[in-house]
Amino acid sequence: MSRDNNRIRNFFNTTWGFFFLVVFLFCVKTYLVYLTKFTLGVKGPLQEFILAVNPIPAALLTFGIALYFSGRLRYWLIMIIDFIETVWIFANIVYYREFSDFLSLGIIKGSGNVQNNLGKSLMEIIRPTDFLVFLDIAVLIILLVTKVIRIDARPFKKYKAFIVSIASMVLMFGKYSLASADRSGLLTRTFDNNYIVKYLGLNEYAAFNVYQTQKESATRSQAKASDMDSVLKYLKHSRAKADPAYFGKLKGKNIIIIHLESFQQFLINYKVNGKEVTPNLNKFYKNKHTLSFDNFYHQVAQGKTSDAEMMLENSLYGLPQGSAMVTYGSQNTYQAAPAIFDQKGYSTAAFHGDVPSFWNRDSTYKSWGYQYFFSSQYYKTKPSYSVGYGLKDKIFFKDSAQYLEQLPQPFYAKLITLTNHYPYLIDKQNTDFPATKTGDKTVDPYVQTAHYLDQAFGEFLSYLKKTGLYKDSALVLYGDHYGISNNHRPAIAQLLHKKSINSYDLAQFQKVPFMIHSPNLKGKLDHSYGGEIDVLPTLLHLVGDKNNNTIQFGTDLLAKKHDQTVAFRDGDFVTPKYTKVGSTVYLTKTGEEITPNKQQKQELAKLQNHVTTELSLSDRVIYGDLLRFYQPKGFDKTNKKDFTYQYTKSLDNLKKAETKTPTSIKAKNDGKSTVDEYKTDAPELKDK
Ligand code: GP9
Ligand code: MN
Repeated sequence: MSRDNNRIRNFFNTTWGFFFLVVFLFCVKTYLVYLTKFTLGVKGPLQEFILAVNPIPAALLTFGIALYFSGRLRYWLIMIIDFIETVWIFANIVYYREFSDFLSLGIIKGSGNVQNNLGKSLMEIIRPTDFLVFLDIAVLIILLVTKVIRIDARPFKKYKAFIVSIASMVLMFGKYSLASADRSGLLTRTFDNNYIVKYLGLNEYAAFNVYQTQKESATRSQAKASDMDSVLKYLKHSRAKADPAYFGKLKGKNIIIIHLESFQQFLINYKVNGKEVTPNLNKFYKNKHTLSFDNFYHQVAQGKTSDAEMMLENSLYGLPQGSAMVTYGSQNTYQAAPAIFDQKGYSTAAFHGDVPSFWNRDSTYKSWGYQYFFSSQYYKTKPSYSVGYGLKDKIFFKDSAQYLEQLPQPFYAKLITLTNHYPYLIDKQNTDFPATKTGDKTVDPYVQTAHYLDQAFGEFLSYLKKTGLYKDSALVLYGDHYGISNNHRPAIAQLLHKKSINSYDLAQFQKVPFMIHSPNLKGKLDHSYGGEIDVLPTLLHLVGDKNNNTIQFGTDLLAKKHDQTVAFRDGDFVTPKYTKVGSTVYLTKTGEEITPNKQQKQELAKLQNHVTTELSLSDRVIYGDLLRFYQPKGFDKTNKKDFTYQYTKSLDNLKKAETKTPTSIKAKNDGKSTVDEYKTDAPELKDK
């Protein structure tokens, strides 16, 4: 027994032994921090496994640097690296507690988010247990100083250090492959910092963040104020004047934006076994007070929801790669819808049942000027309340009422739904709607979650009507992007009752609903061609804003001069006449493929030039952060430090705002909550 003990001690008295002990302790502590200090949303055994092993490669790589040095220095370097790494963990624990996100170079450099009043509140956030991350270091130092562990000062062969470095990189690559298999597009689409930490680790996150920040600041520093000239010149010719018949028709109304997740236009009036998938939305679509559009397309790329949000609230295109909200959301200057409405005296709030860090919303929304962001932290949760990314729509809408009723009116509120999201999971108790029978497992439940979303919307609408919010509001509904991707051609053909489908059908399949509804609005079914980029200019005219000065690439869908060329992010386009996909051109009306004649060729070249110019100018605005050089008349620059989404502070701000301007629906109800008026049949909330 004592021989064994001796052998172990002897091992720890060697460089190898000490190195592995430090790495082991560091990995275990990192893993414990993952489990106890962060909410990484680990699901399933593969993700559990990845999380457990994820600190190892980077620990070997960084601690391994010390192995190249000689004697005692080697030991102290190991300890210094351990200390630096641990400070990084500690800082993230503290930052995460406040912001549910990880530190980034931008914050550390102090250029952007630091104005989150971080310094002031730091002492309030730190908890004594946070310091436990330094425990292993303290113990190791004591063991070294008391010579319980002896320093092995013998030379350590460089090739051994080299083997450690190589092995760590091989492991890192293996881990990355495993992670990519589970979550494709992890680094290209850049969803959420939580994902990068979950799959790759805190060190890899740091490295990736440095890379991203450098890339971002490089494009920013290359840009000059004069780059705005070409943008302004372009916009001068493309602005469309409002139609007086609609200008100002929604003035003073609350604007309630409902983001219909993955919702495609084909679902409108679609039936399965003779049953309407979305009876409430269908009714709404036909209502005489709804402006409905049936040639409205999503224009997103990899950034999916975030691209839709960028277009909707800024009239700027998403980027060809990744998500603009993630890469350029924190530092860039924006002239976004929430800020514009705020300056008109509206309260502004976003509601979403997912974690705040997804798509970097927590930071981007401040750049856009949202006063409030009610994310998953603001909603009561139980395992049964959530599916997929977060809260089930019925519960989400219902529990949003408690905040909506407190917003001083008029307000601009955006509610982002979630349940109708790939892979369209819905539990039995929540659906009796028949799935389609294409045989494609991904596609078939889509109508069931869409049906659930429709019911949730119906319940929300009833609440608005009951409380009187309805008559003072305008509802703006849109589908953010496709739900069924182009990889499901045979199933799409069946859904559309066609033998087969071609690129033309797929292009038309990208239509999503867009509706604007208000009790006194004169509705119509509008066949104009347009897309997400056009929403903000349309909305601003409706609320009575001439909108002559802001930088927006879309045009008012209701305007006579509205530009009906719908640009897709890959440079393809649809116009009332042509649908161009790659090098193939179809007539939009009939779907007939054409070989363009000379005149058509000229026309198409002009359209292509227009689309390419518009996309690249929009990209230049984002890459170069050009809006920092341009101050539109009547618009004040958005200041991120004016906003906090920290739970208690934010609710406190809401209270203060309500007292100062007692126009909320709750204030008007003599301070009595209207939440009881909300009726839902959500089975999870029964017997409450
Ligand atoms: C997540 C949700 C989904 O918060 O918005 O984003 P998506 O995957 O649709 O881009
Ligand atoms: Mn989406």
